[in-house]
Amino acid sequence: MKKNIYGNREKEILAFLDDQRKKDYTFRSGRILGSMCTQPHPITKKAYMKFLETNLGDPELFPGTRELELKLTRFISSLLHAPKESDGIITSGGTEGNINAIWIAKRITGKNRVIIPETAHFSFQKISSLMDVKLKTIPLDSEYQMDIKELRKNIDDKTAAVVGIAGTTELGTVDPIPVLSEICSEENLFLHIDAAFGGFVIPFMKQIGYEIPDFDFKLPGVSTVSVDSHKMGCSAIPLGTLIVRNREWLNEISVESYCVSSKKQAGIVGTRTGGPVAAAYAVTKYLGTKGYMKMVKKCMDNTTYLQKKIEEIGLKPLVKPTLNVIGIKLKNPELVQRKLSEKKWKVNIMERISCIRIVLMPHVKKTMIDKFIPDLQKTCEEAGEI
Ligand code: 0PR
Repeated sequence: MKKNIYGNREKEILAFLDDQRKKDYTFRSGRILGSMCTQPHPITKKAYMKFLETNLGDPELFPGTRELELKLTRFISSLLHAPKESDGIITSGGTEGNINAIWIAKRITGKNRVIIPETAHFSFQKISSLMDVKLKTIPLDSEYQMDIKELRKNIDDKTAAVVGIAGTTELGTVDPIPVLSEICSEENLFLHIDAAFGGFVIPFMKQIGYEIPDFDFKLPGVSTVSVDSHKMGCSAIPLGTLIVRNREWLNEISVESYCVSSKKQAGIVGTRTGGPVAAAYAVTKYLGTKGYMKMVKKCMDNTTYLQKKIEEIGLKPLVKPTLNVIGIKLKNPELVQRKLSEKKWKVNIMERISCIRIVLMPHVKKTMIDKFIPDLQKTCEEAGEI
């Protein structure tokens, strides 16, 4: 190995990085139970590394990478039953997907009021602050879905968009999107679906045979759908895709990009890596529909299993899980989370609904659930929850 005469030796730097990494939790350990991300599929690492120097902000230099981006967008479009006139834009994830969608809605309607359900992700607060958007928050019905009556009452002539969630952050619930689609078609309103989590779950659940309503472009009122490969797509961070029903809409969020090879550049970011695009493309090709179906089936089976186990120890999910997310209702979720963390189990607190959240991602195996349950039981007994 060539000696470095300037800074530290490579060996020392890498050893330091290894030490830092040892402080982190890993998905492989099976102890991360509340995350919506997972251990990226092994092929993603190989794919990502090949594209480390690529920059999709200057596509003429990297036409091969650009082709991969188009292929990935095409895969996501067909997953979501997008029409011929549709197009897509790669994003860094659900936050950027939501930002781009609302940016489009604002531009094409010239309005700035956005209707969201109470369960909407906090990225909408960022949107409100960044983009001078006024949020109107709609309460939930008894199923923890957006209350349709309340929605109807709150639509007015300043409304730029309605947002429905397919796989909410807190509970994995899905809003009544077929009804939202009907209302938005009737009222000629822009409808954005945040499927950051559910976009890689619901299509495969349907194919396995779960009865779950449509949430995508099959519904004529749906304008945009955002989906994350770095959540249930099992790819490396950062990778999301926003699909728009009408490709012209991307012009609304494009500017002339005179100093790079493309004439126009859409979206927020400029220089951006092709690594995660190659990774996400590789994993979709490797797993294919059948692979994702198998993975989703396991996650759903584990969800049912965990639900049964928590009920056996006297705890309750706040709602019957729709997707592979369980919110466990507690009096003091913070205390339980702290005590579980002392036992090296990582769950997330959903403060608003007084729950701890467990997401049955592909790295959460049944053997780990069996190890977790006795610790959860003991913790909840100590905390006076059961
Ligand atoms: N939309 C929904 C429905 C989401 O659940 C999330 C993130 C986003 C948008 C934003 O996505 P990005 O974070 O990719 O921009 N939901 C998770 C959450 O906040 C993200 C997460 C992921 C949290 C991994 C923890 C974790 O370890 O809970």
